[in-house]
Amino acid sequence: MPMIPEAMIAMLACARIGAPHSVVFGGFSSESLKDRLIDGNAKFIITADGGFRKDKVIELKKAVDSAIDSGAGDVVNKVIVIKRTNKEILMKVNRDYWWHELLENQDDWCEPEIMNSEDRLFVLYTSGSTGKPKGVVHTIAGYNLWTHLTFKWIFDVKSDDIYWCTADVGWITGHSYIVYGPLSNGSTTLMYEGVPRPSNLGAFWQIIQKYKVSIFYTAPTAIRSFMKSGREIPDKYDLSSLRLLGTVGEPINPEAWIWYRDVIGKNECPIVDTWWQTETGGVMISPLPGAVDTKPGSATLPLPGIEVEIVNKEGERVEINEGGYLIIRKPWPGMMRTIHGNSQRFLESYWDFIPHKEEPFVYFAGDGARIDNDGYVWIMGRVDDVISVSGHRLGTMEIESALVSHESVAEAAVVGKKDELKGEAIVAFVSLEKNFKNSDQLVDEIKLHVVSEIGVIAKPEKIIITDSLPKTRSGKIMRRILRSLASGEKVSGDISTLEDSSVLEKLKEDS
Ligand code: 7RM
Repeated sequence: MPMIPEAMIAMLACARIGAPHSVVFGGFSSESLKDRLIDGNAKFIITADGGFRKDKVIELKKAVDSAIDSGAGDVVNKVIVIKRTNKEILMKVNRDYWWHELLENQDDWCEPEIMNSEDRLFVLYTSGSTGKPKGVVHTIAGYNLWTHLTFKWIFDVKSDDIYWCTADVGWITGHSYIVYGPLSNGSTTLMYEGVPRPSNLGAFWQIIQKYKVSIFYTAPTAIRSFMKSGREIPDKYDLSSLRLLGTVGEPINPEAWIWYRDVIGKNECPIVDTWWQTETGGVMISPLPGAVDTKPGSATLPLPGIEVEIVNKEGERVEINEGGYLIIRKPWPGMMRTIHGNSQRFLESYWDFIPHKEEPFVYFAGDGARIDNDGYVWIMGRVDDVISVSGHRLGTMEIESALVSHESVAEAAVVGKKDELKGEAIVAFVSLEKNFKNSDQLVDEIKLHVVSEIGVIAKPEKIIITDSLPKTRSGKIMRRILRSLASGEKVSGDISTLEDSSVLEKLKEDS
């Protein structure tokens, strides 16, 4: 589905009749769609004739057709199609139906199905470390309670707020904080089909000005790209309606945090850096605006009821400021209930991974973090993103943050490469700000900058300058790919979530 109101309407319609939904992001290939349809045993598909993305038409119905033809036809019976682009598409008799035609004969009222609290609300697929996506199962009562409460606490909504989350409904952030959290609070939630693109770099600021958005929730990757294109663009718009800013999806480097606060928030809006996952359903660690002092780059404190601890492999609590595994000691309402069709994998990858002295099971989030003197949590990235150089643990994020704080660096991704002496050596992929040119001298200067920011142990052995980094459609850098490139190995495994596959070819040339 494109980012149109019908996407949200379709989700809520499923919820109303008690049919679990599984939203598949419109940018996925038909191959990925097929896998999800089959794994989820989907009976119906709701799609559109197409959608718009960056001045291009995405042929959604075509992807659905080929998913069905290549195997999903064994499970799927019916397809409902929304008219969006008006492009000609194939409609198969007795299988495909137009949404607007079906609506003509419907009552205005649909009796809601009474559900049990632990019944399924939805399954959402997310990538794990193995490459085979996991169907994360969320339930009616717990998920709704958690998204309702966290939305209320974190965004401190008032009845006249206009709230905008820029995520796609196809991701958990869209589920929890475009649809369920805001709507269960009776809030006004803004949904936007477009994205900033070369033909309209100010698209977001235009929307904020036009609709007087008061709460804006976006991702660090977006903020860094706004930074890259310069403050002249947002400066042209009236952003005075804003009163609260949020970020989610990856660690935010202090430089981007400060830019967000100064340039977008005019130093008047609190920033909520919200840490959570598809698996947690809703936010787990975040400041409450006005109540918790913030520190640029920290998601601050766990929310009420959430017990966070940083431990080592043996499940022992580490020292203050020492990096370790982020675990959650007690269950919470919004937690995922299982992996669809694989409860064993659910147990093993989340609850049976790290032992604990006082709890029978603790939830392991897959992230590394440290807790400082004030009890503030600093997310260091996925644990597979932690590099060990001569026995020193370094978050790739820590190094990336140092890199992007150099004036020439727009974006950076750091991976570890096997090293005989040090265990691992640091390789950094870097894209430059538009006024800088690649040279040996600049590379040396950037290396020294990292040394002065963190220390000599963090000095990248190699810096590869490249135009763009390989990202998933939700903006996460695919380090697995960079790791293979850095160590001169063949890139293998699932690359279906890569936003732009041509990036891979360019990177191979650069590295
Ligand atoms: C909401 C979402 C989850 C992973 C998680 C982290 C990273 C998310 C933050 C963050 C640092 C944050 N769900 N992550 N939020 N890291 N600070 N505020 O993104 O399932 O798609 O990803 O994202 O590594 O494990 S997700």
